[in-house]
Amino acid sequence: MTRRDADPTTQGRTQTLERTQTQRPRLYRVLLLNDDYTPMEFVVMVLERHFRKAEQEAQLIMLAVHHKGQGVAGVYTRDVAETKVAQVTAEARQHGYPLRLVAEPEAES
Ligand code: TYC
Repeated sequence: MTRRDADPTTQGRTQTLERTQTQRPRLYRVLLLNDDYTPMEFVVMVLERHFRKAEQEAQLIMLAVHHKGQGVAGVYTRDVAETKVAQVTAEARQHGYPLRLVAEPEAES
């Protein structure tokens, strides 16, 4: 962080201000959206392979999405979240499935 110092002894030169708090990157939720055509097994496989879920948890997340319309597959920094959305969407399309995912920022803490 820099600012022009009003102190006349530093003659308006740019001063460096120290900040002791470490900045944490904003995190993004990757949401899985329900649809009527993507097979349940494909969604479970996606959760296991791309979001590192154990089979039981993957099943629970998939069923929650199936019943509620959407659910959180994982939480990542922006780049990772957007890459997962792109990779999984591409894989679904290769199989002819309409599966949709979106990345959305978490509320700031
Ligand atoms: N509703 C789908 C079916 O009945 C299964 C499904 C679950 C699809 C989760 C997408 O994100 C999803 N085959």
